[in-house]
Amino acid sequence: MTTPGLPEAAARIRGAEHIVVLTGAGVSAESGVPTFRGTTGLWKSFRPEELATPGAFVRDPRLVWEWYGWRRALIAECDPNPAHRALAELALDRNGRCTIVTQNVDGLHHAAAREVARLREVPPDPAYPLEVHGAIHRDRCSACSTVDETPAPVDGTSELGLPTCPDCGALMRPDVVWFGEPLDPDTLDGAMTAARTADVCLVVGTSALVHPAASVPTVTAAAGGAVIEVNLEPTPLSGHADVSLLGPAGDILPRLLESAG
Ligand code: BV8
Ligand code: ZN
Repeated sequence: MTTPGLPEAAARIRGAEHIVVLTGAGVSAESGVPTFRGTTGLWKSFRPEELATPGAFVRDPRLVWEWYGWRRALIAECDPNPAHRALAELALDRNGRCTIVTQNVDGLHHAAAREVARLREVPPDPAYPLEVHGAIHRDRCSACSTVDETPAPVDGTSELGLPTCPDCGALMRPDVVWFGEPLDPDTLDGAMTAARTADVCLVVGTSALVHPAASVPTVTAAAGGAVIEVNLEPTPLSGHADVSLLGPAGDILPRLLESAG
């Protein structure tokens, strides 16, 4: 099956000195992780903007933890799909000349990087993404700087079961960036530096609505780079893309990166 635009996109990737990749929930859809704005929706008809906020956590920490506990359990059953693996292959092939920036908090790019690197018997680091919105499987304290990399499952059914900080006693929270919260400055700086340096920005599975992450492709374009979009449907970015490839990332990315060589 041919995808219009794929040969042109492959040629641009083949000729690129530096590539920045921006992924969103669409790259994990075929792994079974619900997207934010898709028809599957996320949970009990709550909108992410309602629950993924500091205000929601102050008002009802139990409900927010119930939501994150449900998402963590669901994501724990999900595996990387061919799109994650194709991007890990690209990043390992280019060994530092391809930066993956992800809005996702599901950790599936890390899992794909480890899988592909193990097969190649190389370190996975060049394929590890910049997680601009944090990581759902990690906890951090809502008051001090304590982080828990391997938190126990959270019982979100009662306020008493919520995790508290071993150092200061305040409530722990998922180590993700909520709406209205600033992104980690170093991670964001890394993403924007990669965007400015890239000849090509490959945008995969994002509705391009959430800022500042959604501005990565416009930063590449403003610096003279090309934008290639992979999505099931047109997005607000499509009009600014040099090439728009329509279809599932798990099908398109392996073919695109195979053709790019
Ligand atoms: C900030 C972590 C400033 C949490 C997330 C008004 C009021 C308040 C704020 C704002 C406002 N207007 C603008 C803002 C800023 C706000 C924002 O952009 N809001 C949007 C909604 C308008 N941004 C922020 O608040 C950011 N912070 O600005 O701080 C500041 C500075 C200094 C000091 C104080 C404050 C923080 C934003 C981070 C929010 N956290 N996630 C969690 O996960 O629980 S965002 C959340 O949305 C996810 O990270 C997700 O990745 C992200 C973007 O969504 P997408 O990834 O694009 O997913 P979506 O479902 O939308 O789309 C999926 C796409 O995939 C679709 O296009 C679909 O067609 C496609 N697809 C589906 N299947 C496939 C596919 N494509 C290919 N193949 C498939 N198989
Ligand atoms: Zn603390």
